[in-house]
Amino acid sequence: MLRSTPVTTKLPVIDLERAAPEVGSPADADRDALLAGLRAPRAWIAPKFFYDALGSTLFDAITELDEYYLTRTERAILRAREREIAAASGCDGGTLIDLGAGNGEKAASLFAALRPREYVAVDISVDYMHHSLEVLQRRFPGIVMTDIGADIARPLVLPAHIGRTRRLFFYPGSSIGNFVPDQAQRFLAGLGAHVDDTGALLIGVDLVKDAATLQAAYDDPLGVTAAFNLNVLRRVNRIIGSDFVLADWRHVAFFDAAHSRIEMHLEARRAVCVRWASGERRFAAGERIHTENSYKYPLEAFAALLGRAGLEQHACWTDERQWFAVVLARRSGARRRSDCGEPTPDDGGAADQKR
Ligand code: AVJ
Repeated sequence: MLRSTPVTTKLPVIDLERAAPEVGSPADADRDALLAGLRAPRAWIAPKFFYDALGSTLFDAITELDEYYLTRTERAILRAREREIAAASGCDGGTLIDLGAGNGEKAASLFAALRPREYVAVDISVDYMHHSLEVLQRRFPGIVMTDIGADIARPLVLPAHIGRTRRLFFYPGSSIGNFVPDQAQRFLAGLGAHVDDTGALLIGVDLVKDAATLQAAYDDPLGVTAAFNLNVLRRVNRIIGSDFVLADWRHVAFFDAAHSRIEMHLEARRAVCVRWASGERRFAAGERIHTENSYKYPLEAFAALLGRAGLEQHACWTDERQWFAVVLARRSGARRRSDCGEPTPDDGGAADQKR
């Protein structure tokens, strides 16, 4: 970790904190999880396996799609509201903790407004993040930077040197939607345990809207999301040594209104048998592997979820179509609650194109 490095020095060295070793290596845990999912009557693969180097690149491509409104709508809200967000968070000069940081650019776009003393990036793609952070550290030499290689779905362990007051957890992109609501509640409660009354959470949430819009965002005509989904089979082949043939599988995505979630699956185009060292699995034609849930919340339902996690909505900003929300939460009773602010004057797409 480097404090206040002059820009003229050589590349700063950032502390890379890897997750504390668990019983059995993380690689074993990944293999076990994949095998359990493939053996289950309804086969599944956890969405965290999407993000190898190609998967991360394909996700970046998804965010450029006309149909995928989430990223640009959130970006427009953050840009338009950064001052209000900074003021409402009260975390000026504090510690910004970025969950699923990736290259850190989203958080960096808020540095000028939030003015953190310290920036902590947490991501499962350790090497990609670490490299990006070295670049970021040079651009912002006055901010103390630490990166932590960890799966954010696991209980977070922060190093002892991380500041304890005015912590702002940043969880953008509606990644909270990957959790089923019970898991989301536990996850949020876990974050709540890491903040005191001076801290806050800033969370991006995709909102419920018409099914056609939702579906198009996850089944684009260019086939980028299909490639993103299918790519997970290459990753699985590498991790467990299986022999999935990508051409045997089809991308399926639909909105399940009863659960208020997009489901993504891979569907067998024909009867196939997939083999790996310790076993095999037969799939009938049309049988599916569930690869992702992406929950869409009505605003009130998300506020209620925060409440069940011992948090409360302090402020909330949306676009004018109310497609996406950026929610600021605190521990219950920490400060006075406020309702949702005025919508952002521009919708995401329009606001984005002006820049
Ligand atoms: C990164 C989890 C927010 O659910 O919209 C995009 C992942 N999957 N297209 C989402 C995703 C298919 C994305 N999150």
